[in-house]
Amino acid sequence: MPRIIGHIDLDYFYAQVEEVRNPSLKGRPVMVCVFSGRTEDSGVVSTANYEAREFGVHSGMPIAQAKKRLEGHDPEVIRMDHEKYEVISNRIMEELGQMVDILEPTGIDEAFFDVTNSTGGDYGRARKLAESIKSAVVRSENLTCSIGIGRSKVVAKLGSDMAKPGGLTVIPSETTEAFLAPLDASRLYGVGPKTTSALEEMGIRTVGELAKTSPSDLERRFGMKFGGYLLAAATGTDTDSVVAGLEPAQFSRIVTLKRDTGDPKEVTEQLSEGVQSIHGKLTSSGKSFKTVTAIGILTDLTTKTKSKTFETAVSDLTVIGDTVSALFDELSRTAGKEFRRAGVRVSGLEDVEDQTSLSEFLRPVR
Ligand code: TTP
Ligand code: CA
Repeated sequence: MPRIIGHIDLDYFYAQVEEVRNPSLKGRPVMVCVFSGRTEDSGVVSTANYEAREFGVHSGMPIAQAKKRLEGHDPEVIRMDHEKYEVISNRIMEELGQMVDILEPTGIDEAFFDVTNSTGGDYGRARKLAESIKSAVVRSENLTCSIGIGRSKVVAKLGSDMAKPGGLTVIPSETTEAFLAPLDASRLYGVGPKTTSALEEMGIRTVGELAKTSPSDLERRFGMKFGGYLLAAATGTDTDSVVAGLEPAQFSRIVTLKRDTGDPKEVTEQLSEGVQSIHGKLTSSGKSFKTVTAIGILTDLTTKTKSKTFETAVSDLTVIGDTVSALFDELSRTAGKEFRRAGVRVSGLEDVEDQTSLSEFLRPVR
């Protein structure tokens, strides 16, 4: 079956996270910066929102220069908080991992995914799936992203680049050549300024021109490996597969509650399917766990968690269910706000083989 591969990229990630946390920033130029601390303004811009980009502000620009460009436009300068972005990134990747066949995160705000099996190789279904991924990211984190879908990683990545911000580009296999041909070769993944000028010297400007170049000419100029890659990229025939991220150190499920609530019973009821599915994952992967965590995302989008760790690894469904319920009782007493979303995580995974099930463990010794 021909492959269907996607690439997802969160829009102006750090700056968008800041906008979500502080809606009064919407519509104003925002830049997230790393301060080096030498003088008040020494450091560089990590990323900027689109309002700031309109004034020419971009990643890597010195803060002082960026401030000058935004003078008189009411800019907001924010210190980068990597940990905050990482927590959000992890939650998104985890949710994505449950929606696609294989997820390969390639950065804090981007990932490749393979949906060949779940779509049966059908681009219409892949489009629907991409749309539901986009809505899921909005629903859970209030963030927009851009997605590209195509028959290879290079094609998918081009699609997400073109869709920025907030869009979706689906490039069905049969229109791939036509889609690629007019693009500048410099847009291909892995083609930087040096390669671009080398290609120009050979009279190659577009992807279409590159695709028609003889393999031996490219290999002579760029070597076997990179020459071969360039040709494959230009024809959308790059074969690199999507490789799952590291083996999970945990399983989790997060749901959006039917309504905001402070009632722990209501929360655990709506999580019962999630608990069952985690138990299913444990069983199918032959794992048991030591720690259960209840995750509550409150109405102001802050996250509160509470965990319990067992001395011996366990895998029973009832243990997860009972523990989650007890943890949410505690969380609801201290949260101070209602829950908007709720989740369960089991971690401290161990192989099940030489481990006693809790029911066995608790069985009275005669
Ligand atoms: P990118 O995906 O390159 O950029 P972006 O998400 O800000 O914008 P776009 O809408 O065009 O995708 O990078 C992801 C994050 O990585 C970005 O939000 C901040 C960080 N970053 C830096 O800290 N320094 C940099 O030079 C770049 C390019 C990114
Ligand atoms: Ca991005």
